[in-house]
Amino acid sequence: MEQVQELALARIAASDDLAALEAARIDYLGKQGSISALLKTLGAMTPEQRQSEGRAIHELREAVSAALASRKAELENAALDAQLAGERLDMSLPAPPRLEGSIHPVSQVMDELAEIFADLGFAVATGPEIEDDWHNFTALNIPETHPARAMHDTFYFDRADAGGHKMLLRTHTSPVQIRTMVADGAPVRIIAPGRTYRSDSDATHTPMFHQVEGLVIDRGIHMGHLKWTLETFLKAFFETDDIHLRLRPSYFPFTEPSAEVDVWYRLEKGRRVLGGSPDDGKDGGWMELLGSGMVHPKVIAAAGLDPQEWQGFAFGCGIDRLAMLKYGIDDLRAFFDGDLRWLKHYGFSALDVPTLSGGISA
Ligand code: 2NL
Repeated sequence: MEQVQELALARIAASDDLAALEAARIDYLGKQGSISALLKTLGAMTPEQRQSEGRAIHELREAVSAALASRKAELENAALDAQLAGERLDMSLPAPPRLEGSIHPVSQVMDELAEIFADLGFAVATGPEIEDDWHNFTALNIPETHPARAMHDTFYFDRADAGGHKMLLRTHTSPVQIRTMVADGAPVRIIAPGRTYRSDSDATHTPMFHQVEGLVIDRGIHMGHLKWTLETFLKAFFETDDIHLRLRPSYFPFTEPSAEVDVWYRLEKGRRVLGGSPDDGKDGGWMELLGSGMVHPKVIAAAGLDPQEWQGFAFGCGIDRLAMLKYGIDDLRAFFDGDLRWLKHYGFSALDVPTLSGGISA
């Protein structure tokens, strides 16, 4: 029995995994196990034999059971240690590289515009970039023969739509506002920012550019509402009250009367900076910033509204130009080159969300 115990303890100690240990347990203590077989001999023993041999058999079983249990605990601990070592996170490793990518200045300015005008009660409207000539021209009081059609340097498609309308890339975002009036009726308070297209390309013009237009339609709207809205917008956008505007009579087919809006700039180290006024005696000048006017009654009628009941004002302005002025960017064409160094320099963090409470340009 001493020999059986010695062999059993050696085998248990040599079991390297739980499967080998279980096999050993079955060989000794299983139904057909050798120690189980010894236990079965107890029944045939005399009381004296049971006193001596029986005790020895029980002690053998206890010793083997205890050895199995302690080896099992050892192997389980080792397995847990190995698993934990594999799952270890090395907090001293260097951080992964910062996320690449930034918000383009045009996107940032669009977000700023949406925020400023939302505070004034305007919704943001969008519409298709591929338009028909009715929404882009005719409804805006620019008939087929009107010289303004030629002036717009339009990209036309070579096919008309099902209704016989010429298809084109919108030359301004005005068709979005026509669609909004037709679909929703009056009153209207919207801005329409987005991509626009004209066949024009030089240092200050790209064939695709961004425009924002604004439209208010209600009863009793007049030029005073227009002037206050533009002044309030520009002060919020450029984050200064030091803004002087001049409304200069102009002409657009879709507004009557029409006014171009100039803003005073001063010269600082040869650079144009918004602010100051014509009578502060310092170097400066007027810069044209927006086009605007009272919506032409024919445009209101074309959109299905009664011009006797509804009036409104509208304005339009280049977003790319606004971004250049505000963020001191002097080359328009670099906006659309996709140069990563430029984007890294002029781009914004995705976390710099413009808010009126937190600051429009963070
Ligand atoms: C400019 C001039 C302007 C409008 C856009 C407009 C839209 C509707 C009706 C009437 Cl639906 N007007 N938009 C009005 C005046 C000027 O833009 O120089 N844009 C860059």
